[in-house]
Amino acid sequence: MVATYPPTSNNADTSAQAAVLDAADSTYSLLYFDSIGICAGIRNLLALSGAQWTQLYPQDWMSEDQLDKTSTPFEVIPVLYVHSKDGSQTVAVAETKNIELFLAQKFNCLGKNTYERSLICAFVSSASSLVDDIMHSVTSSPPEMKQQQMEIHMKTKVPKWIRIHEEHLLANGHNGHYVGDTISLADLRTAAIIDLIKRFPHSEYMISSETTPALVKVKETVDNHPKIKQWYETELFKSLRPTISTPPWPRPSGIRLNDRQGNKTGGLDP
Ligand SMILES: N[C@@H](CCC(=O)N[C@@H](CS)C(=O)NCC(=O)O)C(=O)O
Repeated sequence: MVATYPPTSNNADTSAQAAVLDAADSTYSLLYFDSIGICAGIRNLLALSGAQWTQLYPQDWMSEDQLDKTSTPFEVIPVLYVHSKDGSQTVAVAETKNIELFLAQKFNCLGKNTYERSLICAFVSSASSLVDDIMHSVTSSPPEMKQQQMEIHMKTKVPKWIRIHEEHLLANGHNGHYVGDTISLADLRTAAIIDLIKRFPHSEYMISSETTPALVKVKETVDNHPKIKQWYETELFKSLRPTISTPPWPRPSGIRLNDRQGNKTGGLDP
C-alpha cells in the first residue's frame, strides 16, 4: 500500500486542494533526507519564496517495515506537504520536477510570459535530461563498467551540454541568468548541476572562469542572491550532507520527523 490521493473521479470537487496550493499564506514541510541530494532546487525555491517551511526527516527510511516509503505516493522522497494557514488542510505534492515547477510557478521563477516560461522550461529540461541520462547509464551498468560509463559522459555529453548552455547564456548578455535579468528555475537547476559536475573527476577543467564564464556567473549569481545567501547561513543548511553516502553528522535541534501518515500537522516532533 502507498499513500494514494483523494479520488478525483465523477467530477469530484478538487477546489479545496487547489485553494491550499494557490493560497499566498500556505506553509510547507519538505520530507527528505538530511542531505542536499536532489533537493537543492526545491530548498532554494523555498528560500527565495520567503514562505514558512519546515524540514521533515524520515523516521527510518531503510527499516524493514517500509513505513516511511509507503507513506509517500511513489515510495520515494522528496515529498512537499503544503498546509493551509490554519493548519486544517494538507496537500501532498510529489516528484522532484513537479515540486520545482509548482514552487517556481507560484513564486514567479518561470518568467514574465508564456514565451519566457517556454524558454525556462526548455533549459530546465535540457539540464534534467543530462543528469537523468548520466544517472541511468551509470546506475544500470554492471559495477566494472560504471567508471567507464562515467568517463564516456565526461568526455562527450557533459562538454557538449556545457558548450551549448554557455552559448545560450552569452546570448542573453552574460548577466548570470538564462532569461531576462531575474533568477529563474533554469538558473537554479544549472547551479545545482554545476555542483554535481564539480564532484566528477577532472571537472575543474570543464567549468571555470576562463573556459565557461557565463556558467560560472550563473552559479555566483544564484549563490549571492540575498535570500539564498541567508538560507546558506542557517543551521539547517549547514547541517545538510552533500549526499546520503556522506557519513552522518549532528542534526539541528527542532527537526521534525515524518509521521508516516501524511504529515497533516507538519510532521512529528522528534
Ligand atoms: N522520481 C523521483 C525519484 C526520487 C528518488 O529517486 N529519490 C530517492 C532518494 S534521492 C529515493 O527515494 N529512492 C528510493 C529508495 O531509496 O528506496 C523524483 O524525481 O522525485
